[in-house]
Amino acid sequence: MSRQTQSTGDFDAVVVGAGFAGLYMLHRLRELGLSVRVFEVGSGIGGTWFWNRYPGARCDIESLEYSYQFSEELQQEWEWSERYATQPEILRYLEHVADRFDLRRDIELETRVLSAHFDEATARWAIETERGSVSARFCVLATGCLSSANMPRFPGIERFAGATYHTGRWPHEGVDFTGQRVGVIGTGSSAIQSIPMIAEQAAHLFVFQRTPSYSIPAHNAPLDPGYVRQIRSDYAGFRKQNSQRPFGANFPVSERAALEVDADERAREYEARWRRGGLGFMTAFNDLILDRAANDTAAEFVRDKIRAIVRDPAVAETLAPKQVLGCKRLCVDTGYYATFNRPNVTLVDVSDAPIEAILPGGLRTRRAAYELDCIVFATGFDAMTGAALAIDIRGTSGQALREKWAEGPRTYLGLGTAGFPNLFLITGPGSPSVLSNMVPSIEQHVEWIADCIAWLRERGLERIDATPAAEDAWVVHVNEVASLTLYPSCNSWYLGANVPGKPRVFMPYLGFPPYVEKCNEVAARDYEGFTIG
Ligand code: N01
Repeated sequence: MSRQTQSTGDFDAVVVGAGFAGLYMLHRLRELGLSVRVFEVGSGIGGTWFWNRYPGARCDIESLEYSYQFSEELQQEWEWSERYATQPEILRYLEHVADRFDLRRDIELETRVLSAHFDEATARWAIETERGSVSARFCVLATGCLSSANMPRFPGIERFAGATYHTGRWPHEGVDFTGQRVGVIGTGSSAIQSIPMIAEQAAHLFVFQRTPSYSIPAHNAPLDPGYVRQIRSDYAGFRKQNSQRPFGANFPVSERAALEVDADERAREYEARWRRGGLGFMTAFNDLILDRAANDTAAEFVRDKIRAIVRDPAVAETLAPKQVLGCKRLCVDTGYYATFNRPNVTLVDVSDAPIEAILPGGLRTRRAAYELDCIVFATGFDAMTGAALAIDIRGTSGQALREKWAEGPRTYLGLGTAGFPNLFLITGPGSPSVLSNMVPSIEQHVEWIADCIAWLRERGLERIDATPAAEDAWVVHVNEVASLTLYPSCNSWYLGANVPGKPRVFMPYLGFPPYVEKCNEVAARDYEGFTIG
């Protein structure tokens, strides 16, 4: 659909965002016979995979799992080239999906949704975009968990003479760092993937690290055709098995607790997981995120690996994280720690000497000044709530979602929020989302929402809203589950701790299988916990 289009019309549903979630939501709702319009800010589809084009960007969930399963033909046909797909390959896949299911004709690109207001008289949403106004019975936020870029407000940034980049808003034409003095701020997943690549080009790379991350080697490689054939021979079985695992991904969880076995056995298990590579390291034992002493054994194993890889002991110690392993999201890398052995890479610890100002020719920390030609902000996202709250959303009695969530997001099942009828969130706060394999989580939400809308339409019903009581109980439950784990023990974006002033609330729900069971139960009981009219 061309960018000149004016947004007009009355639709059964409006979907905000054309990433994995928005594309599949459109497909399902159209299958139900609904009129649907998708609005997308980007000049192309793909969401996360449209924006995050930084060097080295790839998914750290394996390709055979980080893909749709709703179409057996699609999953049989599509050829992934590597164990972990690159950003361009994932974007190509989504482009293929959009074409294969003829989705583009209902997607309006380069169109930001500014507001969505619920009209009680008609039980419809009035939606204002940059290109006009539409109305819809249902409004679905497919806005993504990690899409609203977090840019720290360093004084002086407007006077910086060189170029600045955010990993989540990378220029489409790419960036040539040859001969440049580059500063990377941040050491989360995006930084850990891009730093080894930038270091190969830059004259000198300064990495400004506030908190070190634990990273496990990816051991990425071309996919073995025999393995692909084996998965494809029973793709549904593979998906089903993964859906029964805690993260909804193929990370086999050990039946043993870490301290149940002796130190040699623990070391053998960690070594095996390190050699296999990837996020499955976290499930080497079944209590790593539950018991601090157990977690210490895994953390120390990784710290020892860092000490073995990084030649300068002082640099190795600065790179060695002290927090609970997995408390901030575990990273997966290709050559990250070894990059600090390069003569053109300097690690700058800003944990006790923060960045104070950006200067015209570089930046200054409390301890020293650094001359830089360009700065890469690998500073993450206003996670889970940022993109939804960027829209002025108002529910019954004109209540603003921003006000309702001022002390932290409140949802029922991460799917709806009381007082905002006919508004659905895909992988919203209070759902497993970022603590699960996102694509199956998205599919589960899309299917639940589509089934719910079909159920309402079959009965001639026009309105569904979570009850405050069901929502309160769910918020308490999400917090109770989190409090049984070590997740709340460190500053992470799961808690909103990376954005100054954001309320400190643990947002994702831990446990994909029980969550799916709960959603199914709610639906089977005629949408228990929702008011329907
Ligand atoms: O962002 P992050 P990300 N001064 O928030 C630092 C997914 N993802 O884009 O930890 C100095 O993790 C901040 O420091 P600290 C994945 O879920 C997946 O890397 O707050 N530093 C941190 O080091 C991931 O978790 C993939 O102390 C500042 C960094 O910036 C999520 O996206 C790839 C600062 C931000 O790290 C986000 O990852 C990429 C300041 N003022 C991303 N402000 C894969 O699938 C922030 N920082 C592989």
